[in-house]
Amino acid sequence: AWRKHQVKNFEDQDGFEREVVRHVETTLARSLFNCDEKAAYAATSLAFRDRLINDWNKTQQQQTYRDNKRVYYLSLEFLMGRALDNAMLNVGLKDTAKAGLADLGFRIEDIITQENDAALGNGGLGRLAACFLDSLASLNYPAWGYGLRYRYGIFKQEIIDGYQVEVPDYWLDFNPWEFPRHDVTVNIQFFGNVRKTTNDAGKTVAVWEGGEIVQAVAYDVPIPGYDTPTTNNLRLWSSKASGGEFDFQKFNNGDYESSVADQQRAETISAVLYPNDNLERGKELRLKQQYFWVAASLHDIVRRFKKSKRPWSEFPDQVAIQLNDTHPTLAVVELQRILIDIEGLEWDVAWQIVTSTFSYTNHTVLPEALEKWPVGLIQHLLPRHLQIIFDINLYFLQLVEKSFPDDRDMLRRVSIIEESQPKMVRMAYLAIVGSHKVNGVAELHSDLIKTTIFKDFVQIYGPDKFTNVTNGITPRRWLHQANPRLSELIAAKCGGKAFLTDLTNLAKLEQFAEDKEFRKEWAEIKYANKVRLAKHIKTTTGVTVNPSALFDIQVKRIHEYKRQQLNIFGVIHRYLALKAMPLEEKKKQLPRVSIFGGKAAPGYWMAKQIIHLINSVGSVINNDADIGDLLKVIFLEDYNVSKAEIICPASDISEHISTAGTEASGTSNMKFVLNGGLIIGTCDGANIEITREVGEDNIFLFGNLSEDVEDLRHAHTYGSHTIDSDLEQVFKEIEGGRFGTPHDFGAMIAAVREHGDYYLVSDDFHSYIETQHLVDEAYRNQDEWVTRCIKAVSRMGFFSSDRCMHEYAESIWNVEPLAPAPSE
Ligand code: 26W
Repeated sequence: AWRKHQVKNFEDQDGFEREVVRHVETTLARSLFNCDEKAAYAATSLAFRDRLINDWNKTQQQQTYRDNKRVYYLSLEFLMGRALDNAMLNVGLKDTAKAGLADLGFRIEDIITQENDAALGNGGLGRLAACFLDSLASLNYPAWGYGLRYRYGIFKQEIIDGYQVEVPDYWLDFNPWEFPRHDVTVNIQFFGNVRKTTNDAGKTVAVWEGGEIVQAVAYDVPIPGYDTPTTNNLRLWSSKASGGEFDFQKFNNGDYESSVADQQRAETISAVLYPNDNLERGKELRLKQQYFWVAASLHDIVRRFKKSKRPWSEFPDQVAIQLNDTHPTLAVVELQRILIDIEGLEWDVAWQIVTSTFSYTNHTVLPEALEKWPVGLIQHLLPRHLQIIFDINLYFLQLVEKSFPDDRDMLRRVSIIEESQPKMVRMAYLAIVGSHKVNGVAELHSDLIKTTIFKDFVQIYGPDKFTNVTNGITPRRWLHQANPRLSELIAAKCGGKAFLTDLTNLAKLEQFAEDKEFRKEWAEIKYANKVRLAKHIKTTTGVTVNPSALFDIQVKRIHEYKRQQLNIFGVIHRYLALKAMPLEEKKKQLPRVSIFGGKAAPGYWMAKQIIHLINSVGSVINNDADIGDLLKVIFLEDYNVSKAEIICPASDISEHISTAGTEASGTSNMKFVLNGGLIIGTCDGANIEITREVGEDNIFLFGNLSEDVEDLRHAHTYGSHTIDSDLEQVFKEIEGGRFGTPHDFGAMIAAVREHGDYYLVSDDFHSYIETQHLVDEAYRNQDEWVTRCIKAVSRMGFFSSDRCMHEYAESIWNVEPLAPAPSE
């Protein structure tokens, strides 16, 4: 029999309070009389952390003892959000803590919100990694995450005079969820040169020597499973100078300053998360980050494997390594280097091990996001790795040449080395060649990579190397934690909390979709969630919004391909229509609140212009007395995981309106539907599968299809390009200065009118506006609307990240769950 999380430190309210008081008085050295909310947060977290430690140790011991195959998830981003609420719910003691905190004079919500978000990611890719960790632990898979311990996470966004301003996110001032492992360190080498020499056996071997050493120090974060004692590990590496605190040689020589400078230079490696999303910039420090993290992680994995004294041939039976996008691709090269240069294996034997170990997930088809590194930069930073990359490429091209002897251009196209000026290493190609499986993240996306960017590789390796695993989200955080009342209502109708561990149980809801009483309770919860968001809007923006209005939400990174500009042009169109209406007709209109949120990469000028336009439009419309509650436009500052937990439960409609073929999957689409909101979206990414599951009646699709995008773009460039007349009207108003200095928005308009409208804003505008009218009409019939929402939720079982992890485990990793040790 499996135990629940082990009860050692406390098991009831009294025990919890005792632990909190003990931490306040001893760990924090404060008296209960000056225990503020920050201190109460600290003490509560420490109490729960202590509780997790037993399970964590047990899990690790059990995994070591059983020595089954493990999964290592390498991701440069883990967008974890807050840990305390999640820990309380997964351990199953939130109610106990709530009562205990109340007894000590605190409201649990005030304590939970003291925590800084762990925002070690940009967006979709990083949050997916966090959902996967939650699912892996909850399903008892032996799995570790490996990442970087950034001192600064994604920047905080402030909106000043309608413009985005970036503020550093110093989140580590107090972090009870990490355990520094000063004894777990790895020395990482950079620069230097390679010498060929002959070893005792007369074999030529490469020796990488010289250069500089930076030390990687492990910080471990416990990942508690839901309703199981399994507690996995997330290991984040922090960089420091290898000489320890100071280089004492220099110090003693009186060179104090340069000793400190060395220290700081080393620490720079893990200092800051790169804030680009879907844009590759080729910065040397980023490559250093990648190698630092990959080398430390592989060293750790190899060290663990070697303890088992198994032959190298068994490495792929013990280890599966998932590359989260191409960011960790150097791991392929590093493992090959370890095996041939350090362990002395033959190239072919080593390469067989490498390719059986790795698999690669692609998350984007945008050409500007595909990683390429200049050959010269790799040569300088990692001279031995460049040689190995050339050899990998040589053997690969020989194989291609054998199968396609007449196709010279094929060799040029698939070469890992792009013969450009300067020469570049194509990381995606290296990842494919070094892996046994490559997957996309939604059906359309997985088809697209096979027919476009990786087409030649399907020819070379056959179609079976390529597969699809449609993304998912953890229902623990994104339903149970974010929307406790809805979770409770579902539990009451679906046979208890089973849906939280098997989301297909939601199907049982469907029978209540027309139930009057149930609909009423459902609608009340949605309303309460909108009230909660309305309060947040009031305190953060000062704008009063009516919770009875239709809440239309688009929150995600700001990017032209995600088309926030289409949304805001649509809002302007609505505003102009309202302004032109006679009073009688205006009175009949449905009030709507258009809510935006999301960060722009600091160097992405056009994305920043979009933010500025949204804010400018908001300040005009929100202050227009003719309009009142009929239309409000809100930009929510600093969208992040903890804000998403308030936002996702509060939508009536959310927007997922990328140009068809550009959004690999999307995951917030799933979060919004799971919380009882409908979607307006394009036929893109996971929207397509969401439609298949929930049914066409329960989603609002519009716009051109991905197979037509290329022709439309061609026509824009070579044919005559006429802009939609309603959109022209919108442009004219912007240019007339209705929303502030028109000059500011000239480039956004020119992108559509003059520069080929690459993202098809004009092509999709009419269809978008019409579909928004359909939304209005549908919303008027509240009973039917709520029925649609209930049906949609009941059909969302497929989109659990638990299902994803089972699919990866079976079709890519070949790993099995490990039952936790029986309780004593
Ligand atoms: C090198 C710069 C860079 C940084 C991040 C390039 C690419 C990325 C990520 C791959 C971008 C990203 O987050 N992609 C998103 O991944 C999600 C999880 O699979 C998908 O749901 C989103 O559609 C996809 O945009």
